[in-house]
Amino acid sequence: MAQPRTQTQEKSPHLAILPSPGMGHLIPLVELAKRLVGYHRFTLTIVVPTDGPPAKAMKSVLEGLPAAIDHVFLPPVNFDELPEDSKPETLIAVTIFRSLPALRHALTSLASRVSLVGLVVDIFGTDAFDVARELHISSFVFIASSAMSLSLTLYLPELHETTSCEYWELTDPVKIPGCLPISGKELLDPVQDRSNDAYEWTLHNAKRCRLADGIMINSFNELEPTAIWSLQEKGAGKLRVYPVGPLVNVEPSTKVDESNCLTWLDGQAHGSVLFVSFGSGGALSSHEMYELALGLEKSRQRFLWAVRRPNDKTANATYSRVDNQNDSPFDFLPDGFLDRTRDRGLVLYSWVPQAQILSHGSIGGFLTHCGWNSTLESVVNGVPLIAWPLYAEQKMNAFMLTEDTKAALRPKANENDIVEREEIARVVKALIDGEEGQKLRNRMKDLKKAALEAVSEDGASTKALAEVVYKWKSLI
Ligand code: UPG
Repeated sequence: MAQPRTQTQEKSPHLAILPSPGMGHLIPLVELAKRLVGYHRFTLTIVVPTDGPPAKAMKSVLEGLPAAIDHVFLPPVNFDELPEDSKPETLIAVTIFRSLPALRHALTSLASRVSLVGLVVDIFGTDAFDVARELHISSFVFIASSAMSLSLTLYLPELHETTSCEYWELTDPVKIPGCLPISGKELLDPVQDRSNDAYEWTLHNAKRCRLADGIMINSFNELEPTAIWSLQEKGAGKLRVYPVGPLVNVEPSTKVDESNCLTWLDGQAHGSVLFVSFGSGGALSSHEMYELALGLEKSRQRFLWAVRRPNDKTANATYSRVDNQNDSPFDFLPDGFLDRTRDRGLVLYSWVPQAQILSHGSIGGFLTHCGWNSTLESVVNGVPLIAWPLYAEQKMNAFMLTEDTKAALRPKANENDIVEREEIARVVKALIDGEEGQKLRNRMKDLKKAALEAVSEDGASTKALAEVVYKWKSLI
């Protein structure tokens, strides 16, 4: 729990941050918190809703934060009565909704001790605006994904009203303002079945998003120029949109690299290794896993693979239980694969220091599920991508990175939606060792430069964040 503050601390503006469950939401909000504490002298409390004991990776992130960033876990909510096949978006939204009484209690207590000026939530947390209003503090949304994703969020209520079929059935591409027209099949997962609760929750949060005092996005002008321009000029109406990104972890890790993967990378040639990871919760099917392993082998390129047990039912199998892989590792890989690739591949079955891996000079490419944090971590390190989207808004990110940004290759799946080993080997070789890869690398180098400029002292994203800070400080 937050301790009583000293007199000097009491004068600092204090913010509460409400991350929805999942490392992909916590990590960028923690990066935002670090900037606010470091440059802007805020104090902060991260109020964490839970549905069970917090994952080890989550505790490790929260416990390593500077003293000015406190955290408190809300009591776990129970949703045993929900259908077993409830989508993650439903579970996340219900967790937030059922945590509102505990959030109200935590914020009321906080407001009696510190100068609480605002609440920051992510896209799943808009129900918490009511609590903020009761306490007369401001509410901001932090979009942990792309500007394209925010554009769809703001456009969804209109799309909902004007479309009667499922979006995947549309023959014409969907025209999200400021974005390249995209097939309805590539829109985010929870909108693919309009009769599912996950759709209702997504629409609910999309509508309530407009009640915020402002929206920050973890993106920057050069990465998504037209989407950001459109959001700022007209897409959001009176609502101000602040591109404050890329907010990613760039500090060298102080933790021991238990997996020794950084040492292994030290021994590899510059730009020679493909990093393979599907984020905190992504899982391939057994068939996909098999083809990927054999494709990596066939490519004869070096690789570092943070592997997760396959799951034949869902692509987000470990989403809220990222470190509970207690079973016996590697029995799901093709027979003899580890032995045959030992001289050029390292396979790990644990949480890996991804931000440090991507900043290592030996990394030449990243095969990713296109989670937005992974994407930004790759951009700030100038690492080109192979896009292998699995769930959530990842197909939209993959589409944007391939067709618009031109920083990624996307392997083609066969008629059964499986990417075969030959295709995997082809794109891996093309990325690490081919002309196509070199073009993407050059593009990523430009984006890296623009990203570093955006968050430099005079950069556009730094200034956008300063504007938000100014609003908060004027509320003391
Ligand atoms: N990470 C590690 N080690 C691991 C695995 C992941 O450090 O072994 C970190 C990684 O560096 C990144 C984060 O975990 O910072 C993962 O974030 P992201 O790449 O965004 O993936 P998800 O965890 O899948 O993120 C969820 C959604 C994704 C969305 C994102 C932000 O799945 O689609 O873009 O949240 O909203």
